[in-house]
Formats: sequence, structure tokens, C-alpha cells
Amino acid sequence: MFVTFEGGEGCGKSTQIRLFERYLKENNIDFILSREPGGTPLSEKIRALLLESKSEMSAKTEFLLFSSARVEHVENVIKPALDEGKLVVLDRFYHSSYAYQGYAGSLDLKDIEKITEFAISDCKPDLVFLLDISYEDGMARKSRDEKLKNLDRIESKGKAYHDAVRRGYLTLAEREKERFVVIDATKSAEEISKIIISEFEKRLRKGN
Ligand code: T5A
Repeated sequence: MFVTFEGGEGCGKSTQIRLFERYLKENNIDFILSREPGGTPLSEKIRALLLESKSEMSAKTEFLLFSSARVEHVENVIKPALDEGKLVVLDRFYHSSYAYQGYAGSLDLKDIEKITEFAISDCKPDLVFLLDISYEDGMARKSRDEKLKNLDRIESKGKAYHDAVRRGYLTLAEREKERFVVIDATKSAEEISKIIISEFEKRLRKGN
């Protein structure tokens, strides 16, 4: 089974992934946890280019770098783990590109979908947890957190961009109802974690 976590800035993905990881360990479920951009030594180098660089980058370069990192990740980490029957848990995957580079960015979504299909070779998540939060609420959380205060290149793109990311995610969830579970990310971390575990167990029972 393949599970991903998605959402806008400050939505609490990392917090929820930590709680989900604890649940999986307590229940002896064999899993791997990884993140995008990243997950292999080369993809982590591409992550640094994408997030830490202060210089401007064309929208096409940005998307193709995310996609290159993704190819490495799918071929070297995700597919092998799924082939071994492991649960794969990812902090972001290609739906981030659809929302950020597609719906919020300047590229044609059809081009993004075509290149993504090529990059992922049909490796799609069974379950996507979308933590839905407004730009204002997400950024307020980040500004209260010393570790998250310094915004990276994409976080710094401003309200209009991040509002479009949020709308994009909700459109994707509407389009792929079977795959997405949308959660109000303003609930408490404990409440959200309960919803995630309950949805995950439902899918396990269905044999997904
Ligand atoms: N990107 C990525 C693209 O543009 N295209 C792509 O294809 C891909 C893969 C990656 C960046 O790259 C972009 C999107 C991103 O801009 P990232 O590493 O995923 O970045 O970083 P973030 O999304 O910014 O994730 P973070 O880990 O920094 O933040 P999270 O996961 O949203 O939030 P978390 O859990 O650290 O929480 C943020 C703060 O809120 C508190 C936490 O304690 C923390 O202080 N918090 C809560 N407070 C109240 N109630 C709750 N329920 C809370 N949950 C957490």
C-alpha cells in the first residue's frame, strides 16, 4: 500500500507523519518513510537546489528538477519497496507538482501531467491525506516556530500563489475522490491523527 501526505505550508504534515510513524511501529507494520523532493542522495541534492537557491529559476526548470528528483526516488526507493510488499509513506509526491507548479504556477497542467506520467511509470498512491489549511493560518504557525521562521524559495512566493495551491489541491481531491481524504488541518494534532489512522485502517480492511 502506498500513502502520501499533502498540503500547503504549515499544514502540519511533518507532525502527522511523526504520529503515523509511531502508530505503525507500535503495530509492527513494515514500512518505509521518505519525502519529496528528496529520498535519494541525488534527489536530496536537487532538493537543495530547488529550495535553498535564492536565484530565480524558470517555471520549466523548477518543474523538471522536481520531476528528475522524482524519477530517482521512484526507481530506487518507492518501486523496490512496493515490490517487496512494504507500506510506503511519503511526505509529498507528484500531487505537490500538480498543485504548486500546475494550478498555482504558470505551466499548462496537461504538460505537467504528461511528464509526471512519464516520471512515475504508473506508481500512484492508494491513499492521499490532504491537510487543508488557509495561507494565513499556515503562515501564522510557521512564524511562531523558531525552526520554521526562515522561509525557503517556494514558501516565499506570497499569498496569491499559496491560495492557488490550496484551491488546486481541493480540485485534485474532487477529481480523485477515491484516493483523497481531505482533513481540516486546523483541528488539534491528536484529532487529525485519529482521523488518519481510522482512514488507514479502513483501507487496510478493504485490502487496498
Ligand atoms: N514542492 C514540493 C513543490 O513545489 N512541488 C513538488 O513537486 C514538491 C514535492 C517542500 C516545498 O517544496 C514544494 C512544496 C514546499 O514548499 P516541505 O519539506 O514539504 O517543502 O516543507 P513544508 O511543506 O513547508 O513542510 P514543513 O515540514 O516545514 O511543515 P508542515 O509539515 O506543514 O508542518 P509541521 O508539522 O512542521 O507544523 C508546522 C507548525 O505547526 C505546528 C507545529 O508544531 C509546527 O510548529 N502544528 C500545529 N499547530 C496547531 N495545530 C495542529 N494541528 C498542528 N500541527 C502542527
